Amino acid sequence: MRYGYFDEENKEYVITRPDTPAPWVNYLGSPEYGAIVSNNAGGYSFAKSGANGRILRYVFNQFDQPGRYIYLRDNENADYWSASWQPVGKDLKEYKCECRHGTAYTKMKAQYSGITSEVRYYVPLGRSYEVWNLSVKNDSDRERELTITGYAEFTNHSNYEQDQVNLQYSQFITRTVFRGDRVQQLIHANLDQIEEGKEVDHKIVSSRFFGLAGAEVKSWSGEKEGFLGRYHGYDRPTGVESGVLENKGNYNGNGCGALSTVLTLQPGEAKEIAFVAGMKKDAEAAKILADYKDPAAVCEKEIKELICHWHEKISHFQIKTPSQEFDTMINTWNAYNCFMTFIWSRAASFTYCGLRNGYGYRDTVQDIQGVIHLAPEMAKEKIRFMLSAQVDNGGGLPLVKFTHNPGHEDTPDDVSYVQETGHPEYRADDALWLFPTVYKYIAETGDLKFIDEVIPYANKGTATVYEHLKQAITFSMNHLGKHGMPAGLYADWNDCLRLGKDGESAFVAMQFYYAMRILKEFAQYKEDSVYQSYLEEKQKELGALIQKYCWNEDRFIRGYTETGEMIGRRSDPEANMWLNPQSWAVISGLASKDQTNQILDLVYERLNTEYGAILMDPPYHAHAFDGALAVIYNAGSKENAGIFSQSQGWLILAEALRGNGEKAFTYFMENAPAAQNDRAEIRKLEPYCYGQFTEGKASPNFGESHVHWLTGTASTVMVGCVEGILGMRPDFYGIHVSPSVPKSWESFEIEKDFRGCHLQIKVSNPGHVQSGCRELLVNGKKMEGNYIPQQELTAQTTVELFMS
Ligand code: IFM
Repeated sequence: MRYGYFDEENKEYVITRPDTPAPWVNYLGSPEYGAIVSNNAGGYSFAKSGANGRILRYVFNQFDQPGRYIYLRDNENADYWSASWQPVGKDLKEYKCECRHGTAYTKMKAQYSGITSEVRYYVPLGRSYEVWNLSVKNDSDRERELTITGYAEFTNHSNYEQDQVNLQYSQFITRTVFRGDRVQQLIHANLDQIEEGKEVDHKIVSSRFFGLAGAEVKSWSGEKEGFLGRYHGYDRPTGVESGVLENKGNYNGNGCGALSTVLTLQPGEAKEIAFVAGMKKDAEAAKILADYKDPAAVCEKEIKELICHWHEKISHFQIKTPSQEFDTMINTWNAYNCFMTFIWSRAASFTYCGLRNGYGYRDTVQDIQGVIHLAPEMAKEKIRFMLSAQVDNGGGLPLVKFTHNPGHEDTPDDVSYVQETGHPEYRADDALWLFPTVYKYIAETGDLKFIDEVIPYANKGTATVYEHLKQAITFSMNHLGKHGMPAGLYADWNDCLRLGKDGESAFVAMQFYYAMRILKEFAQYKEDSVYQSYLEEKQKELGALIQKYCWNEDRFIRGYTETGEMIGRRSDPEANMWLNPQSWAVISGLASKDQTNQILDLVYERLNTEYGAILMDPPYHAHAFDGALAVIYNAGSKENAGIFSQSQGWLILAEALRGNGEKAFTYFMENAPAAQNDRAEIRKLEPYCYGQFTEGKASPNFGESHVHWLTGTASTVMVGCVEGILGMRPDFYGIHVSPSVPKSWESFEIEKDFRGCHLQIKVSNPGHVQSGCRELLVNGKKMEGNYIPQQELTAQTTVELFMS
């Protein structure tokens, strides 16, 4: 079943059926002012912090309520509806609507009873408040009088937990007052007499507002109960039913902002107003509202600015292939998803409630990879930041606080860090993600100078980027298990695998092998031949150990437990086949050609499903070892044999590296949101963004996906597609063009900005092969193999690749 379609031209997803199987949401704003809105206007907002700056309330895991509601009431017959289908929920036979999620704005159009409304929700670029811009048009042939009411439900405390659970406190600190064009909410209002800069028990007055511009407020309410009425829901607030709000603020209880205005519209006439909300003091709120006196002019301009901003960002890599699903994901939605993940980490979604107070090391270093080809400068900033969160022993801080202060942080070796973050130990893999990420940034930009940039460590001291990477190698060298392979420590990529100091992770061993391969290139550039030889030797030793201890008949195992037991053996009753060690054996360059063919074929046979390959099989149930924490999850879910979508990205890359374009693309399609648009009722999540996992075949809900938007899947699949399927593989001195595509693709095009030049790449595949290069021409000149050295690039570079 489909609920909407992709509008390629406007880069919007258009929801035409509002009764979606889950709230389908969009991100508005920036870390200064974050706002999330669903297709039925549900959602919340916060200033700076989802945990401590909460402004609009949302009840998670419920009915997608409350939200940014605008009610329209026909004063002739007292009938009313909402500008979004919910909360009033009129009969869809009479109520026609469409929601367009775009890049950082959402529009909702509704037609009911001869009235067309369109509300546009957005956070203006660089501003820290939100705008709900409403236009209303009279499509009937008689004059109409409408009462329009905007409703914003404030939290009673900026701290999410205090608002939700500490009601004996948070209900008695809030007051709302009316200021002519707005409701102003004061938290800790009674502290208004204390001196500026002083606090009482760490508390000060703070202020939010919900205002109206472009029309006069006729009545208002500042208390939720007064607006809704006892035993009334958001679908039939008393204030809307009656047509007049109570003109009363709240003192204790639950605050809100509700504002009504009356619009009289002649046949064919349209009017525009704007509701504005934010965390601002009185005077600033008044000033902001004054700026929106003429909403029609201001809002249009601001939305255009947002569109330009985001469309420019994603314009740096655009493709035209025979697959519409692939194009829409790579050109728009996966790209936008990568930016949102890059910006929001795992902080705030409809699954993450906003309480996370920091960045996960591996998550963030992985997220960076998804935007390198689009915004390398943004990536560089974050890489610096993440290197500054590496401890001087080479390990990554498992959690990098949002207040991170490089050079002054405590570490998992300090009780204080453990107490504050709840992260008791280092993870085996965190710092190893730096290798592909730093490499990709330098290769994309040719910014070789970055290798020598000095960056602080998290706790003390400084080092160049090169030394930071060497120190990450030292960390793994200092944490080896019984066979001499990297120990699993508190976790590796898989949060549910606790292999400890003595157990070993095959996945990390492969990452380590790959890291050494990458660092050899840095050492060569630095002419650090002693270190290069050291890496050469150590990598060879590690490769031999992995082959000796981790190869089991026809597959790579997952590792060893603390007691030396193998995990992932062919004969094991559960979890005898794991996905990641197979794909990573290929990505790392460790697997021989024969092994590559054998393990990838086995993955397809044993793990693949119509929604992607499952993480391992069979799920843990009765035979989990002590560190196999995945057993806590229902079979077929999350790490317990779910289809972990991030791993699908590595599988796409591995298949592309072996030159099997058919398989690489098959794996892309199986889990691609856009490819499931026509059966969205099964996937349930938005068809335009990735989720963390899809329930595997061991689940009765096979195919249902979860944990939308903020997931490492976004960047990993992006890399799998750009580097793998499309074959864009830059190195320090140029770029390899090495696509792996389905045989049926006769030709395709890529437009890529690269090192200040614009590459127009045309790939022809008349012989219908899956990979390989017969000839590569750059500005008409034949290259050697499939490589374009930097010096061949011109401002407008034409690239023609003939695959066969
Ligand atoms: O790798 C982790 C990630 O850091 C958080 N979500 C789950 C992944 C797999 O366990």
